[in-house]
Amino acid sequence: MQPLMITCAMVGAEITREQTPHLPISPEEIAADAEACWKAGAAVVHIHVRDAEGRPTQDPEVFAEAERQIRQRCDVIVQYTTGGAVGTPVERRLAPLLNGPEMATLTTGSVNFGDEIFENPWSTIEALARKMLELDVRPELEIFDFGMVDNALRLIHEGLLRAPYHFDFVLGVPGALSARPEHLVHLVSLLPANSTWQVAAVGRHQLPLTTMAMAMGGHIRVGLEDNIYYSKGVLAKNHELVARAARIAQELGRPLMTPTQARQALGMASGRLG
Ligand code: KMH
Ligand code: ZN
Repeated sequence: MQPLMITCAMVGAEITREQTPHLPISPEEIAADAEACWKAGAAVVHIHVRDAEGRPTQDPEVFAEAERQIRQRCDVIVQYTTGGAVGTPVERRLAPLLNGPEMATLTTGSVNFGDEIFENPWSTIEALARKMLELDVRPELEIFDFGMVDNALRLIHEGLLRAPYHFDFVLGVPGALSARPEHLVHLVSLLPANSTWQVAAVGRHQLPLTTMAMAMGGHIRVGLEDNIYYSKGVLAKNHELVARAARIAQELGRPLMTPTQARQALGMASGRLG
């Protein structure tokens, strides 16, 4: 079986400390948690950062500080969000890319997000894709619904993405595509050649859908951004969610990718570190 890449989405923009005491907020906390996730088997950490009050921010300096501290501890791939929080203007979403992260997210369409709208008109998608191409930042294509695959194909057609392409299917967001197994099978069938894919599913869907992805040969994302519970009523720590996924992977015969192997699979230039 092909090696498994585990990403941990540790922070997000929506979860608060009131909901879970295990949410890392400061750069120090994010770095310590990233190391714990890496030790548990994560090859990638997807990060959002927060200001001193715990509110989501796209301040490049806070990203830089979190990344610097992660780098001191381990070689995990640090993937920045460009989604930010619902309503963050595109200039703010773009700003941290100027730090030159190895990898960042790129959502390829608008979607309902509960009672809000995560807005990604074509001009936003294009601006983010162009900046990532220019700065050699590897995009992870965030797919919340079927039409977003079509927009990713348009980016490829317009020469705004470089192969291999990496897709993240985010299933079960209220207002977006539900976390049904048949949706995952159909999404995978739409992908162009030279693609890798992973599943991130929200809340109670995280465990079954990521297990399904592992059995299908795909990759996975776990973490508090998508799901704060280990089991019904029991709050999770990020590294516990990674460790559980690693145990399931072992039972399924899937060795874990190291960050170095993940860089290779994602088509990243090696030696960008430091
Ligand atoms: N917070 C969501 C509105 C991403 O990180 O790229 C968007 C999001 C996606 O979390
Ligand atoms: Zn995110």
